Order: sequence, then C-alpha cells, then structure tokens
Amino acid sequence: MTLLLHLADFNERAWADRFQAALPDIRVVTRADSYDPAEISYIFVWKPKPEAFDGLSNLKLVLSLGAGVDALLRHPRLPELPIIRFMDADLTQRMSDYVVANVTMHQRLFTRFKRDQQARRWVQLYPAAAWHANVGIMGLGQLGMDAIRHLKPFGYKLRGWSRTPKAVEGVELFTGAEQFDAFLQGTDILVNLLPLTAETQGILNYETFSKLRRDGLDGEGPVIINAARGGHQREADIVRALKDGILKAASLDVFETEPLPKDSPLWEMDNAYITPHIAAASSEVTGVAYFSAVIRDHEAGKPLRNVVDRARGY
Ligand code: NDP
Ligand code: OXD
Repeated sequence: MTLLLHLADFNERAWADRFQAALPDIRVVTRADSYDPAEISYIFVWKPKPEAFDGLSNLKLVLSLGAGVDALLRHPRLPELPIIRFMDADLTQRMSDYVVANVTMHQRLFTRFKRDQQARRWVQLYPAAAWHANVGIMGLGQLGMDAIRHLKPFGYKLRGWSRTPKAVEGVELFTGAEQFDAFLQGTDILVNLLPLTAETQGILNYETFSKLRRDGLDGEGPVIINAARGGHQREADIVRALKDGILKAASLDVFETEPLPKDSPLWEMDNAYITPHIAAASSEVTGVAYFSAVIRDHEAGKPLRNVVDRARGY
C-alpha cells in the first residue's frame, strides 16, 4: 500500500518524511521517487497536474490539502472516488484570527486613523460601539460558524447567509438566493467564507456592494472581507466601488489571478488591504496528523470525515 504526494508549490519531501514517520506501515512516495502507479492506494494533492491521476488503477481515496476543492473538482481526469478535504482546528482558528483582525480594524476605523497619522491630522472621530456594527457572514460551514463564535464576544450584531436553513443563537439568519438581498441590506461588514461553486462565482460584484447598508459604521460606506476564493470577486467592480465610495474599504486575501499581477490597480489603493492568500494556511504538522488518521480509519473500515459532495460542489 502506497501514499503518493502530489503537492505543487509545497515541499513534498518534508511532508513525505513526516507522513512516513506517522505511517510506518505504508510506503510514502513523492513525484520525484520511482514507483509503480498501480501500487498507489492514496494520493494527497494540491494543484494536481493534468496527468496526476493517470495509471492509478488501485486508488482508494483522493486527499485534498486544500479545504476548498473548487480547482480539484475541475480537474479533467479526476477519478470517481471519495475526496476528503482538509479541515482542522488549526486552520479554522487561523481563519477566525484573520476575520476578527479585519473586522475590528474596520469597525474601529484604524484605516481612517492611519491616514490621519500620515497627514499629521488630529481628528477626534469616535468609532461606534461594536453593537452598532452589523457583520454579515456569507457561508456558515466550518469556517463561517467558527468566525461567528469568535466574533460574538466582541458584541457585533451578527447575521449569516447559507444555502440551507440554520439556527444559531444570537445570529440573524438568511437562506438562499431569495433572502440574499435582505441579508445584504442590513450588513455593514460583509465577510465571504463561501466555497467557490457555479452559484457563488462572481458573487462579490458591484450590484452586491450597492445593496449593502450605507448608514452604518461611520457613515462612510460598507466594507468587504474576502478570505474564500478569488473567483468569488469581480476585481474590476471592487476597484470601481472603492473609487466611487460604494465601498469604503476591502480586505482581500484571494484574487482572480494569484499571485496578484503587478499591474493590478488594487496594489495602489489605500482602501484595499491585501494579503497573499495566507488567511489560513494548512500546517504540515496538523495536516499529516489529520490525513494519517483518515488513512488509518479508512483501512480500519471506519467512516470517512469531511467527504466532498460533488453534486453540491463543496
Ligand atoms: P463548508 O463547506 O464547511 O461551508 C460552506 C458554507 O457555504 C455552508 O454553510 C454552505 O451552506 C454555504 N454555501 C454554499 N453554497 C452556497 C450558496 N449557493 N448560497 C449560500 N450559501 C452557500 O466550507 P468551509 O467553511 O470549510 O470553507 C469555505 C471556503 O473557504 C472553502 O471552500 C475555501 O474556498 C475557503 N478557504 C480559504 C482559505 C484561505 O486561506 N484563504 C483557507 C481555507 C478555506 P449550507 O450550510 O447550507 O450547505
Ligand atoms: C484552502 C486554501 O482551501 O488554502 O485550504 O485556500
């Protein structure tokens, strides 16, 4: 039984050594090693190349280093086998850290005070208390629910939007396309934690921004925070909205093209807060622990966790 690592942009050798220590009874190989494709039972992938699955006739599971599987699901030769996506407490906590940091930064007007500091300007503008700020979370899955849990103690007015109905104490909830506008109309700070699917592609567009609440925060307009996928956002619309004031600011961790091209106007906009897709990295230590447990459980006939639903697309 062999585990193959196919991780573009990662140190495959380091991950392989760690997997080998965790799974001494299994052979662990990288793309650089020699192996017979028919010996591979498990493949662990990030950005798999077109030939990644060729010849893997005895594959049992596809293990995704990404918590988001949109790109993997578009792979032209993806086998019809269960896909297990990564999800653990470390990654979830990191995402909630990112969300809390950006929500509080915008609500406390740190962005405005930084500009005043640069201009040596003393303007006593008092940020409204957290309970006057409506934070709307798009996507109430593993990450959205954890972000809510972390934002709650600060006192924000929380609202959430998902595909199917939910009940979360102290959170105003909205479901499906028919309640999307109502969700937006009461939102000052819009946080995107949706998976990228045919339905959610391009959802962060000018029309969406125009529907957000305008008289909340300091009255300078709403804010968006996108930590999910670049495919959710129309960057030309973000640039336009940041320029004409439909949006006050945008915190963006993901982009239509990554790395963000050097000529993107977003780089120079002082109301755009750009990070290079680092909101919630997958840790080698917890990643190996998680997927080793998945393999051991599967070999022992135990149920699989975090199986991707291909029909839903996440
Ligand atoms: P989950 O699959 O656990 O949750 C997805 C949520 O989105 C669910 O609540 C789901 O609704 C909702 N949803 C899906 N489609 C729609 C729709 N059409 N309309 C309304 N709601 C919808 O995902 P996670 O929370 O684990 O992760 C979310 C995304 O975050 C990932 O797909 C990935 O792209 C991104 N990510 C980004 C990282 C980064 O570093 N920037 C790191 C990790 C993940 P329902 O509950 O009804 O099914
Ligand atoms: C992920 C990511 O999906 O890092 O895990 O974006």
